[in-house]
Amino acid sequence: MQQIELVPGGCREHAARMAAALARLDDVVVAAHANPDGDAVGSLAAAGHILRALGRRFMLYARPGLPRYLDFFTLPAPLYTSLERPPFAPRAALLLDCGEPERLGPELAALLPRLESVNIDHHLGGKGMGSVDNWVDPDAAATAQLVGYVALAAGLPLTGGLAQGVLLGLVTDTGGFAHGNTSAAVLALTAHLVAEGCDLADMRERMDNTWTLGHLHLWGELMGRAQLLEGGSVAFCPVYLEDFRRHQAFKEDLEGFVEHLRRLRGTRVAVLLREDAPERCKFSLRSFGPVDVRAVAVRLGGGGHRNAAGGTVHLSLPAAQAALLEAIRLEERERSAGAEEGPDVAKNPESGQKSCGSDF
Ligand SMILES: [Mn+2]
Repeated sequence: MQQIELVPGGCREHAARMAAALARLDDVVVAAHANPDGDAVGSLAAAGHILRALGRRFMLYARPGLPRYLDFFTLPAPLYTSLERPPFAPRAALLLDCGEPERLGPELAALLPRLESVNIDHHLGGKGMGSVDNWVDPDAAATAQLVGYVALAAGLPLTGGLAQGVLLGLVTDTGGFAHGNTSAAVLALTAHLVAEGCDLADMRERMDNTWTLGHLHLWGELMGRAQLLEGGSVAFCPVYLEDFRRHQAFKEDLEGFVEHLRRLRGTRVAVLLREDAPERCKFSLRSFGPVDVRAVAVRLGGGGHRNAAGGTVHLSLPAAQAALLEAIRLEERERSAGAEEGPDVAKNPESGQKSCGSDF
């Protein structure tokens, strides 16, 4: 297959435009959202390889660094977690898998107005914060998928570290090719990566089998604590600050836990609520099909995708729980009212299953 044929028709023009835009940037900070997930890290890596192939000077930036389960992953350049001593004075930024400057962290958000920037992202509601150009495609399963298309449009072969970056993003943001965003285009791109030498099983082995005993014990305790609320339609689990200390576990050890809450039969919305400070909680929401948890998250100042969303609220854990349940009730009420009135996304389960990331 001609490589460019891997890029869906609707993406070709964008990919070519992005490839041209990247070739014009130099002294580039390549950045992804803070607390980067697999797609953020994979996109960062793949983009670094593209810029190197284009002969551009770049640095990689993400706060506060790689999560431990991605320790194994080789980046094309050192990862900076601060902009205090950059290897060069940045003149441009390539912003990946991130829809708002705030999610880049305050340091880069403050610098951004002085940089030429390009934004490649797949978050719904992303405004496109690039000053030079933007490609925001909420139908893409992963930002790394789009970065892969940019590489192909630039005439670069998807091999080596570039291919590994694209694969990492695809594997993580599709939940191992299980979420509704696992399109034919995703599978075609993945088949190409595997044909070019990527080892899917090896990547899963290195990423998945990295737990500490504390991580396992934390999950055991949380599994025992999970509840069904709202007549069984909401699966809920709170996580307290002291849980991490007691089990010598880390916040990132919660990655994937909310997916297990969604496994409960009859659940429409899964809610993981993590206490980060006495008056600050992070929430992660999951749903399936037409149930729009992004709309719930937006009510509380968060965001994300239709089936995977989240945010932070400045409330105590019990108050945050009450606010979340109220937002879910309001959203369900509005959705059922909307469904009676006329066609909307609730009647089109296909559109409801498009996007599902893991960074919420
Ligand atoms: Mn993503």
